[in-house]
Amino acid sequence: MKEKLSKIVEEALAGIENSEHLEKLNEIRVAYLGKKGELTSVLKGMKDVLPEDRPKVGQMVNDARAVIEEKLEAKKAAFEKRILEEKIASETIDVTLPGHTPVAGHKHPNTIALDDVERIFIGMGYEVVEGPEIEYDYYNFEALNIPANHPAKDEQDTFYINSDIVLRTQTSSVQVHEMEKGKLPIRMIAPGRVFRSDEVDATHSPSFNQIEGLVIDENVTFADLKGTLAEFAKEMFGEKTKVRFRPHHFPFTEPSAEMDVSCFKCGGSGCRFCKGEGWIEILGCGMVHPRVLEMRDIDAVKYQGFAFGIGLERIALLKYEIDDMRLLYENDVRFLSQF
Ligand code: 2NM
Repeated sequence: MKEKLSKIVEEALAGIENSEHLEKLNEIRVAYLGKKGELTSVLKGMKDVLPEDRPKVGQMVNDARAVIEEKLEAKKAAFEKRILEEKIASETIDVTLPGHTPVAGHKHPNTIALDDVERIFIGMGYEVVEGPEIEYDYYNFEALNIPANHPAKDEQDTFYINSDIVLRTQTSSVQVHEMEKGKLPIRMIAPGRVFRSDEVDATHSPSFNQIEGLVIDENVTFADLKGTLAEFAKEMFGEKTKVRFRPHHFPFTEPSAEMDVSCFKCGGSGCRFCKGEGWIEILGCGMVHPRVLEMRDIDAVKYQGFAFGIGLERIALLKYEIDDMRLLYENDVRFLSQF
């Protein structure tokens, strides 16, 4: 019996020693110590042992079990230690490695120009107001004194959703909504997307951005318009910038004008940039037509207004010396990251 037990212990210890992973240890535990294991079967054979020898044999089996268990635990601890060490080694972070520089986003030239325009007008006390891109024909045309037979209303120029709804062709519609609220005075700019049925080329796009301004108050004159826009030009294009106004026509303003700025490349002497003119056209403007005010129940004797419209892309193209508007819509990062 004693020899049989020694042999079992010897085999078990050798098996434990030679096992290579935790699963194998478990198999050995079951094979020797489990319900149907080798040691258990020795205990089951006790009935064949003389009664006086039973305590001794029992003690021997227990000792054998203790030896095997101790070896199993020691081997298990060694495996766990190795697993932990491997895990630590594989998860080591080398803090001296150079980091990955994240690719930072970049403001679009339109956005840079718009931020400039908004900053300047907010500084003069204007509010920035937005409105819908899909608009009633009434707010886009009629309320701005653009008659039904006006060429701008032609389907060739305007995107119609149906007979009374259009994609706005100008952001003045936002100003009509503002006048409708009945709160005066008004000092606002309305930046946003507008839509015209144009073919794409270097200077045209069916969707571009406008910034329209409106001031309505008592005692507002054309001098206020000139002073405001001259100040805007200086802040936008440089302190030395001069302005000039040329008579023009818009249905919603009377009188109307276009404003040029002295060429910020040559200072006005004439260069390729200003095509030898010395001046660059920048915006349209005028005194709000009394009919536009009266349609909104604003007393056109007590109140006057001036308004202006600036093409955002035009400003961005000039300011950053970009010669093709299409570059602004392609969103090529190599192009955008230059500004
Ligand atoms: C321009 C030129 C001149 C303009 C007029 C109005 C409104 F709503 F007050 F009548 N908003 N914007 C205006 C005036 C726009 O764009 C070239």
